Amino acid sequence: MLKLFHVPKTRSTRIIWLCEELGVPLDIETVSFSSEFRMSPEWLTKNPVGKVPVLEDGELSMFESGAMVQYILDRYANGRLQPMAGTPDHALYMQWSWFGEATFARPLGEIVNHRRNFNPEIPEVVEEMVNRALLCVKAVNDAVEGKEFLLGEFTAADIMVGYSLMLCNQLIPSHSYDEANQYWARLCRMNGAVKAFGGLNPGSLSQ
Ligand SMILES: N[C@@H](CCC(=O)N[C@@H](CS)C(=O)NCC(=O)O)C(=O)O
Repeated sequence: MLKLFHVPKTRSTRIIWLCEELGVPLDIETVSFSSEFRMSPEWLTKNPVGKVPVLEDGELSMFESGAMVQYILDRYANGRLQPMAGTPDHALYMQWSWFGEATFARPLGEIVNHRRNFNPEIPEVVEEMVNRALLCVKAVNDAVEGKEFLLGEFTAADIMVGYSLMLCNQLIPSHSYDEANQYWARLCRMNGAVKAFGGLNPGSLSQ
């Protein structure tokens, strides 16, 4: 069985959400998010940069959430939740999946890291990251106009971007992108999101 090392509200929620939508059994072990734990020699053998999550499947051990999502799809989903490889839809599916982690989650993660390391925070640094994140919200907002999900039908790209929207919602409490708000509300009603986020803030991005 797949085994996930999980910390609530982190990227491990992507794996819980995906497995719930697919009906793939998942053994979840909640671990500490303390830097002592993450930098311990034992944890560094699982995640060499001291982050979460980690996924194991037998002998296989992985430490990038987007790669875990793709592995689970390719191995256990029988074609569900991703378009057929090599098609234009699959290209867009990959684009939004990578966007969710490489472009959208990045400024959000920098805000978290900055606030953890600088007290008081440097407002100009946070403002720059907030602006970068809001550009990403606008990109999502424009992409879902007239559509239920990023590709029209629900795919794992919505899970990749959905985690970043959740984090954005926690960090940047007010903005007014209606389409993104409605998309977020749709995502929050999904069984997998409820399981992954534990009913966390299922409302809109503007609170
Ligand atoms: N690209 C990695 C990012 C992993 C990551 O940044 N995880 C966060 C929690 S969601 C973390 O462990 N942060 C601790 C730190 O960076 O110090 C992935 O998608 O798995």
